[in-house]
Amino acid sequence: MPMPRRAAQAFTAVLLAASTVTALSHTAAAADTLGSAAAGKARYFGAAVAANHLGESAYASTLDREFNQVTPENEMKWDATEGTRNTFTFGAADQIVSHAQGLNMKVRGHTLVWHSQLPSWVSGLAATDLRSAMNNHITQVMQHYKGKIYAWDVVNEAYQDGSSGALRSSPFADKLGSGFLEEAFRTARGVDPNAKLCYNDYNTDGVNAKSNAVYAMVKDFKSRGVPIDCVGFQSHFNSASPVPSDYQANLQRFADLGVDVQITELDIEGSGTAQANNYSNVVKACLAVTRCTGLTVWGITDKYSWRSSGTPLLFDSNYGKKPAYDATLAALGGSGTGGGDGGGGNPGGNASCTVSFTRTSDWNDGYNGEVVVKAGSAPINGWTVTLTFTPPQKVASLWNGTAAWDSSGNVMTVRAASYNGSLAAGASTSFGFTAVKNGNNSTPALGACTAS
Ligand code: G2I
Repeated sequence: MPMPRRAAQAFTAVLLAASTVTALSHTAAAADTLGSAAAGKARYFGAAVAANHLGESAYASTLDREFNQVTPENEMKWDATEGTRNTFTFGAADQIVSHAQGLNMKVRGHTLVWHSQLPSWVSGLAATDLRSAMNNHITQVMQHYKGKIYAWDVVNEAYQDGSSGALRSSPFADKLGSGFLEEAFRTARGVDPNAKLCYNDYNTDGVNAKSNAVYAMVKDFKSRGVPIDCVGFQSHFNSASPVPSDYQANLQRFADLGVDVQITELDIEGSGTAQANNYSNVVKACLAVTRCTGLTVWGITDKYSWRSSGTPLLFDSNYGKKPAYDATLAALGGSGTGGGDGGGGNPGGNASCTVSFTRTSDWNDGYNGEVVVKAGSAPINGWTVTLTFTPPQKVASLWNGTAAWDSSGNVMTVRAASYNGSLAAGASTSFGFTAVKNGNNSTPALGACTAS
């Protein structure tokens, strides 16, 4: 029986409303990665990257999909770039920089003057020679990357832990005195005036003696016109060193000195909800401080973390999104399409799913269909199923999934809703729809299930 005119008009209205919803959810889907969500808040979201993992496809694809800033984890350090005096090697760091540039990611230069990963020839120099070696190192490395680096960690970890507020012992402090800090920043400004120049440290995340010492240095630099643009807060957290309650206040007091602040090496040991909440709080603190311009996690996957056994990152060893990922994305104002997998996902590996279709009820000119989606032998983070209808059948409504239509209007691609994309190995979910027969009683053809 043909549809009466009024019913047909009402049905058209339903279809229009459905396509409007599709368009809206498409807009929201733009912020379904860490980088895009952060960009929506005028921030970047980055990761420390190791050149020797770039050839691993799941590593590179996770990096490319989620992040819009990178920090070379070791490749720009003194031992990597000038292991022998005045012989510079940039191969591994260049690999990271060109990868990042190809994808329009910002690069943080890490790091020019640091007591660690310092070749022994540097520690052996007497003061005058050390000063010229330091300035030459800054000059050569910054020159090589001139125009390609948004910010440099000019000096890293110069202050002692504990209550002294003093500089730590290092060849630089011991032989050149506290003036090496100022000299390093002045030299750096002369080489690449467009790069932001930062001081970077750990255990400075809350208000304490060490962060007070850094604060005093920044204040002094600002008052005397010594060039400094930013302060990096590494933010390596675990139970012995938790996220401080005055984290945001500490970021804010530095910002109030007239520098940008960044979270530069974020990782938080733990798992599940506790870890997720900590990540969420860190992101919210940064967003609450106008001059907090971005966050970088210290690695992509727990597999390669410097604290691997503490599983401190957002992706598990199989590149599955952890609850910490979901919490971070949510705190950035983004919306996941698949959601986290509780830590056991395996989208880069053998993620798979199967589907089955049941026509659950029929009436004169319509029927309801139900599709059960079942994860294979590995957990999944998302799924996609295609159904092809015979015209003039139309779908009037859909639940527990998100639909997109091809240009013919007959092929419906359904993705998981925000809440039913994550399935444990072997677990099932379902979505359903109401179809209007419009005189054709056939059952839609069910395509294969694709898992992510
Ligand atoms: O220690 C965590 C970070 C603290 N702030 C400064 C960062 O630069 C530092 O990064 C870590 C890297 O994540 C590690 O990957 O710095 C370590 C060295 O201080 C890095 O570890 C070194 C190992 O000690 C070496 O044995 C190894 O050859 O990584 C090297 C390259 O894999």
